Amino acid sequence: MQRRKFLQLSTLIAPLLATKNAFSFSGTGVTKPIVISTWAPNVKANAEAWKTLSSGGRALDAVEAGVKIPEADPDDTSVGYGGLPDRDGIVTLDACIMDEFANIGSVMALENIMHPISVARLVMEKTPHVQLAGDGALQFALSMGFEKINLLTPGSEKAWKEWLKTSKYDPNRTNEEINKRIKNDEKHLPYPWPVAMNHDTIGMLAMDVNGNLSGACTTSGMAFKMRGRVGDSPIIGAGLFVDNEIGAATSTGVGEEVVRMCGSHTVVELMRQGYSPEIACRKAVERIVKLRGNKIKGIQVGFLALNKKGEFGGYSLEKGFNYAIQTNAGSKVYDGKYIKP
Ligand code: SD4
Repeated sequence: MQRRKFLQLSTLIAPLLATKNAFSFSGTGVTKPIVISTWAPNVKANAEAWKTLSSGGRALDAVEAGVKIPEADPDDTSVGYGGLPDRDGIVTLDACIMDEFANIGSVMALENIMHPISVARLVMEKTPHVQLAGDGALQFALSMGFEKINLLTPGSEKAWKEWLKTSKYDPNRTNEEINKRIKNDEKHLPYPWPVAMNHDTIGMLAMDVNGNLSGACTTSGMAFKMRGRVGDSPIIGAGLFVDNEIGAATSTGVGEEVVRMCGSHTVVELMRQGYSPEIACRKAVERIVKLRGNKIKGIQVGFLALNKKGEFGGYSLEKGFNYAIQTNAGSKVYDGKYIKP
């Protein structure tokens, strides 16, 4: 995000952070409608989703409309247009959507389309399948009337060219090499991920006035990833999961760590066991730590969850994760709790 834009946004967000007690729940015991998104800048996405929710619209329509805001924002380098490209300089997008009936749709490694979330929704509604990838996803999008555009903005191209100077990312590192590094006590070295990890993938969860849940997740994935790499974000159960009886969850951060433990599904199942959204997210993060130990040094993963009562919570591995909420009581940004100091 450009510095000036970030500063403008900080001015917008600062009062929200400061008024901790100003955000209260309704007296019914259930807060609805409600929309919640990963990362503070997505207050803007929530505001768009709120237009649908506050007028009695469906959560599914709200989340689609909401996440289209960062998808179209050239200054958001983690999502849609302006997203940072793969190591070959090509922007490839991942997105998925899930509604209250467990209808699902997703696109993976989609190129040249501004709104992958809308293509994912059409995969859900107009095809007998649930996932389309690569050129097939593009052809489907074009057949549905989407316009082909160049997603690489001058800013993202510049960042990619800058990154090329060092290409600090070793996608060829294998598990064997990671284990060797740990054995040699080279834990201070970063795990083999791009140094410039972009952090603003949007996972959005909403409950409408009828108490129905839906979610959407959309991203350009890890910056400077290997060509063809797909993360957690378009994978139902990993980057997003909705169970209309229980709640919904989404994730952000290094997708590889989320995929291996079916992150969002895990969070929802923990809520089914009776845990609050925050504790469910914490337990999912703890599971990653247990599974991966010091292989995840320096890695960020954050989970966000919403239950049927309209309670919400988030938790991450590292400091720095935050999320944005909107209800009838207003808009607010929360700093997520985290495991590591
Ligand atoms: C991915 N989870 O592709 C995404 C990246 C992300 O904020 O969340 N960035 O692995």
